[in-house]
Amino acid sequence: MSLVIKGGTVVTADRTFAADVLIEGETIAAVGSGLSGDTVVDAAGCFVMPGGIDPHTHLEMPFMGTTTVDDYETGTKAALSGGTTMVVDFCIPNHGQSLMDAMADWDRRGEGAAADYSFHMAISEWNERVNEEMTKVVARGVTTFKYFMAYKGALMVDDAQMFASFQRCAELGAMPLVHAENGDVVAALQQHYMAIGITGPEAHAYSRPPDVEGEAANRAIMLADQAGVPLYIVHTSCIPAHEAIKRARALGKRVYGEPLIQHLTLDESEYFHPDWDHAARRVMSPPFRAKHHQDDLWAGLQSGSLQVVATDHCAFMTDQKRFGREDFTKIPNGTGGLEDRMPVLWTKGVNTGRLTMQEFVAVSSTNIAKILNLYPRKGAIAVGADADIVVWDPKATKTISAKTQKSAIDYNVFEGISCEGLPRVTLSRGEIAYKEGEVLAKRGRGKFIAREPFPAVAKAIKRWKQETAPKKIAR
Ligand code: DUC
Ligand code: ZN
Ligand code: ZN
Ligand code: ZN
Repeated sequence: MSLVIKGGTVVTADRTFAADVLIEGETIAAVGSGLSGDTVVDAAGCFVMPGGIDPHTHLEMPFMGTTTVDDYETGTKAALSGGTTMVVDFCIPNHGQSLMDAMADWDRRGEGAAADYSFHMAISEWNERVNEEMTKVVARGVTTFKYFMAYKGALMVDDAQMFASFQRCAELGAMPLVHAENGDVVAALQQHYMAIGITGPEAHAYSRPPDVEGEAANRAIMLADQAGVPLYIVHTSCIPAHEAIKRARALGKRVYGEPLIQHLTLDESEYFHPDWDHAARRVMSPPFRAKHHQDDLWAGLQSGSLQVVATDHCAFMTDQKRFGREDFTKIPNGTGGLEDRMPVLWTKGVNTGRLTMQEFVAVSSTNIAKILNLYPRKGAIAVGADADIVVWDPKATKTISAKTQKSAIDYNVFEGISCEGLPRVTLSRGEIAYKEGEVLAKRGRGKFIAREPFPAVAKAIKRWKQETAPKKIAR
């Protein structure tokens, strides 16, 4: 069986050209003119781009005493409807649980996936067992480890734990990812605002100021540099964190930054909304920032100092948000965005001239495929690549509404935003997974994608550090 996407304009991270795309089975067999196949997808007037990759989701994740409501099925279906064909989700062991047991729990969750997926593994303690298990995790094809520098008393790790584990990453050819916020300061500020009677969602923003994120970003960069390992900073939301990344990159450190579509488009005024539910639904960490931070994040995407746009999709119902009615520190942290990331990024990025179409492809798909060692299997329109493709209609419009979304939650933080530019068809490994409003992909067809470690990077950094280390002066 073959399928041809006909009459469209192919857009990749480096070029734009008119071409048909022929798919045989699950992969791309040819890119060129005058191709034919058994099934034809009409792409006239459309852009044909690599399917989006969202490297930051929390599907069916137990967190803050409750569990996120989008699971692998609803989450990946929502993703496909928005042009995203792969997610990388966080496997988070319970306290004291072995990493491999946690992975087995996540394998079970992944059985519901309608699109392809991979994992990052969270490290929230450090001991000999974790040290040894990191090897098994990498052997399973999970080459990224996540460290929470916040959530004191739960997931937070300290510098000693991070440094020891970063050194293991360097040996294994794995890469650390950090949630960069100073958790001690956040905990103290939370107590302070509760003590003086500021208990609503606005205190969520007050207790997590930009410098708290900037400090942690700088510290993580130092730890990664000392360990000789690259570093990926998730949900980079503000100028101080972006400054830290820019400085590190200018010094030749391999540091990556990931703004979220939420931080690019929504600001902290949401937390001062008179409707408590409205504000609480937008509580996530880091919080939305003052507007001038948004311009800085867009500039980072343009200049390349920030590489990836993700969602941190972590969807809680309004009823779950209400656990924090009397105490903002109990509002489960998280917002949705999986199905809206690509349309909102196109509308607010490409249509405004902030991003070129090629930059859109780079930051929504190709860059993270390269960073995670998935390229060119994912993130490419090229012969041999998986046929994960979005046929994008730049003239199609919709107004985002919780009433019509695929996600399981009962609201949408982008409610009311008008998008111009939407998927007409999304293909996942050659299968028509979404077409004109309908998700066709079935639960269970998504595959776990194993990733190779990065030995070249890790070893090269280590060797360079040894060679450039000051030598003892002979007397
Ligand atoms: N931030 C959130 O808002 N939710 C999940 C975890 C996180 O760091
Ligand atoms: Zn986080
Ligand atoms: Zn409202
Ligand atoms: Zn997250």
